[in-house]
Amino acid sequence: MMPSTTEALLQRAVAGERRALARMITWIEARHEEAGAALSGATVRRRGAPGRPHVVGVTGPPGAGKSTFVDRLISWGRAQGETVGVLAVDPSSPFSGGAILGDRIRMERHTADDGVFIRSLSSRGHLGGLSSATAEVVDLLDAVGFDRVVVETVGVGQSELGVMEVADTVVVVLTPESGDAVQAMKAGLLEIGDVFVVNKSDRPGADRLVRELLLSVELAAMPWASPVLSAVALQGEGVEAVAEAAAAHLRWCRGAGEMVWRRRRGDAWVRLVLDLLSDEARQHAVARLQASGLEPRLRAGELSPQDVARRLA
Ligand SMILES: Nc1nc2c(ncn2[C@@H]2O[C@H](COP(=O)(O)OP(=O)(O)O)[C@@H](O)[C@H]2O)c(=O)[nH]1
Ligand SMILES: [Mg+2]
Repeated sequence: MMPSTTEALLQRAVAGERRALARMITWIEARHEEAGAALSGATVRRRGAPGRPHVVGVTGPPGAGKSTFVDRLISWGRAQGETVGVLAVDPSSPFSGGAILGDRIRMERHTADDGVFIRSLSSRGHLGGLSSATAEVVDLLDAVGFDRVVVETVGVGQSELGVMEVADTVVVVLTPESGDAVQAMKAGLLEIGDVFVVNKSDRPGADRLVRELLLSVELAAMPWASPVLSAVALQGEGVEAVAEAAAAHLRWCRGAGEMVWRRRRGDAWVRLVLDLLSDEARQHAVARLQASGLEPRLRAGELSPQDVARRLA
């Protein structure tokens, strides 16, 4: 049997053709069913064990310096001889407007490097779809063979943080400006951080935030005590220590923390299946509503939403 166009495209992407990779991501982003189907046949190394590639999630409030930090992390990885794929995920929420442009500018110096692939991913405000699209693109970057995959997303709420489920190691970037540990806790950032970075340590209040975070990590008494490090990403200070802490976390995932890692990965897969199914159900629902011709009567107030839903169920 001839491979489908999508499968042929995937094969070219896996063979190292960057244009095919970019195209394939566009199809995943647009939720083409065929892209998902082709991907399910690809060799995804991380389905077996953590670390190939090491998927590092970077999250935190807008303006914390995530992209500046990721730019430095790319340089660090390249110096180790790694190839690096970067995915900047924009939830398109009112909080992150224009984030992607900033991401692009901060990482621009790597665009001519063949060992680096940078891509942004957005969706029309559909967050469930965005988590599943992110997971699929990470699988794709894995199949293409990148040694490290970095996923940056703004962490402003629970739904955005769902994107981070794909990561082996989550790096939470905070700043003295973004407030105290209580603020980070409210945003759900404390629960998900495997490594905490107090960036902009050139600004006042950094030491205090480090102490607060250390205290909260101690109180949480989790099996992995997340290190708290300070950095000045703009100057590249502290970036190596963070990269090493992320590597230490990965070693832990491969050893004593394997059960924790497996549970997290299992949760992410279950969630991905539910996301894919609800995406599909929603598409069917939209099609059914359109085909029914009931929408004008709904809009005119002749039928209640409950009525319409019942008729279409
Ligand atoms: N003072 C200071 N500014 C920084 C540092 N790191 C990043 N910035 C600045 O913070 C702003 C936001 O950075 P960006 O990386 O786009 O943040 P993101 O929204 O979290 O991705 C930019 O103007 C950076 O130059 C730092 O360590 N110190
Ligand atoms: Mg950014």
